[in-house]
Amino acid sequence: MISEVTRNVCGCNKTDNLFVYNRILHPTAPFGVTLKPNYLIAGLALTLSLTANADPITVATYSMVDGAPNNLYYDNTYTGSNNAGFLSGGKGDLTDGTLTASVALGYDHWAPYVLWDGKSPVITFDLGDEYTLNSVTGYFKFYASAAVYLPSSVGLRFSNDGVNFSFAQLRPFSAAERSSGADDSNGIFELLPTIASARYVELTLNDGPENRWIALSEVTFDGSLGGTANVSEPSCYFLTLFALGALGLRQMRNYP
Ligand SMILES: [Ca+2]
Ligand SMILES: [Ca+2]
Repeated sequence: MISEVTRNVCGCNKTDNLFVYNRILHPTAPFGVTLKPNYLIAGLALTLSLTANADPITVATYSMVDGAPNNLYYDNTYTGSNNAGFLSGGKGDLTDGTLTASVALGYDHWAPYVLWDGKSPVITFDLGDEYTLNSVTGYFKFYASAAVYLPSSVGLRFSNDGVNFSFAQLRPFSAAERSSGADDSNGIFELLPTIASARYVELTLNDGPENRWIALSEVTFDGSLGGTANVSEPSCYFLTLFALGALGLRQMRNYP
C-alpha cells in the first residue's frame, strides 16, 4: 500500500531506505567492496541529499468541472472564471489551506468540500513552474451513510506545456482503503505512485462502483523546484547504491 507515511522525499519507500541504512551500518557495499568510514559518511550525505529539498508547492491555478449544482457542493471560493460550469484560471476550495472539516452537523457544513455525484472529475493543477514531485496528497471525506465514497482510483498524468500530457500513472484505492473510514472521517491519501516532474498535474477521480458522491477538500503537492527526467523508485534506489559502490571502487584504487 502506498500512503503518505511510507513515501519519503526521494520517492523511495522506507523499506528501501532501511536497506540502504543497513548497508551503511554494515559496511559491505555492492560488489563486495568494504567502505571506510569517510566514504560511508560521504555516501550517507549523498543519500540524505537525495532525500532532501522537498517543500510544499503553492498551486498557481487549477481547472475542472465544478461540483454538483447544489449550493455548498460547488467550489464556493473559486477565484477564476466559470464557463458553463467549467472552472479555469483560479483557485478555490481545493487549495485554500482548509484540509479537513467536520460535516457531522449537517448539510450546511459541506462548504469546504467540492462534491461530484456519479462523475469522474478531471482536475488539472498548474504549479506555475516545473517541479520534481515527491508527493501529491488528497483529502477526501468518508460518509457512506450519505452516499459519499472514495473514488475507485485516481489517474495521474503530467505535462510541462499544459497541452501534451504523458507519464500516466494510476493510484487505485483498495477495498480496505475504500471501507476504512466511518461517517465524517477524513480520507487522507498519498496519490503519487512514482516520483515525477512536471508543471501541470492532471488528476482524474475515477468514480467508484457505487456511482455516487465523491467529496474532496484539498490537494497538496510537495517537491523541489526544477525538473528531472521522470524516474522510478527503483532508479532512485539504485542511484544511491551506485553512488555508494562508486565510492567504494574509488577507495579500492586509493588503498590497494
Ligand atoms: Ca480546502
Ligand atoms: Ca464547496
